[in-house]
Amino acid sequence: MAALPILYSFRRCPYAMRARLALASSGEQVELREVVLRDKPAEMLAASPKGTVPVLVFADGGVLEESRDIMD
Ligand SMILES: N[C@@H](CCC(=O)N[C@@H](CS)C(=O)NCC(=O)O)C(=O)O
Repeated sequence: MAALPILYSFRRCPYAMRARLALASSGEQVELREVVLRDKPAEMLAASPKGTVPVLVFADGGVLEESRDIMD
């Protein structure tokens, strides 16, 4: 089975909320990883050095790091 895209998210972030809602309504499956903003995981920062959530990381290494792009 192919690895799911990973969504780095923060529960109360409005940008992450709109990304999660768009993904849920599209039926796209992702692995959700909640982060603590003051202690971001190194693998998230390696994929997206700007350090904001949401970030969507695909199995092929592709990265979307703007909530608008994830929605689109
Ligand atoms: N333009 C970005 C904005 C994302 C953003 O600012 N997220 C905030 C949380 S709501 C963040 O990650 N801030 C980094 C931090 O607090 O360290 C988007 O739409 O995805």
